[in-house]
Amino acid sequence: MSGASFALRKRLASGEPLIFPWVGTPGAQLAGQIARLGFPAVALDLQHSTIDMGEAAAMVAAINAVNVPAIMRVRWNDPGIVNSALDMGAACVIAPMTNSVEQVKALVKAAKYPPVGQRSWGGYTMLQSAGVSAGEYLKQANHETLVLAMIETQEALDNVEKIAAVPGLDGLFVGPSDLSIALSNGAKIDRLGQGTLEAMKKVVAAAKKNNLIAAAFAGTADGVKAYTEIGFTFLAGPTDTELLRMGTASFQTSLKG
Ligand code: 3PY
Ligand code: MG
Repeated sequence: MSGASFALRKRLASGEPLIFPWVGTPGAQLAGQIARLGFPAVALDLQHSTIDMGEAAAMVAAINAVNVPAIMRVRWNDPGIVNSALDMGAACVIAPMTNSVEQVKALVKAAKYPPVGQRSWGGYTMLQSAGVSAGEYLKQANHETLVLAMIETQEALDNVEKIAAVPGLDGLFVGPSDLSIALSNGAKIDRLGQGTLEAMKKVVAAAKKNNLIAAAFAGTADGVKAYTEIGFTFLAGPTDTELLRMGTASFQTSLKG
């Protein structure tokens, strides 16, 4: 039986939406605790946090230790960083601000072994996370580990159909904050606005047409509901700080009740 970093594709296959928390606080102890809350995966956000790659490796290990797949939104679409994220055992890599076919081809090249791409071999914690031999890892990794390109600019939206057709790409991940900022020409963050939802429907259509995962950052339960209604099946739910806030609010309410 293979381990956490090869478990995501199967969990997604049912078509049931997978909702996972989005962690930006550095530290393996917290990551390990969040991995025990019952979510089907845990995402680490390295773009908008101070989690560095060393901390990320310990956090991925703590998540995988309880057989939960780790997702990593990397700091930038940099081949070395994408390669390292997978080498440390991430089951899924999400790259921000991928706007053109060329950028997405570079992303896939870093994330997939030949003949699909040019991922370089090494980094043995990935074998422990996948729970397979080196030979099996090489055979299965292109299929089992996932690489998602973020659609969060007007340029990416304009190119979404061509981006979705890049061979080897596994999914599209909408960043609705940046996307709504772009769509409003810098005027507002409007993650649930009508214009944002219409743009996101275009992303779902491109994903469906190419058999890709339609994913997005939702952030709240209302976001999850709105995005699943228009066809998204892989969604970042609460952030770690939002989980704390909600837990505190629920505690205060219980005290009153
Ligand atoms: C966005 O909404 O722009 C994101 O990148 C998700 O955090
Ligand atoms: Mg963004």
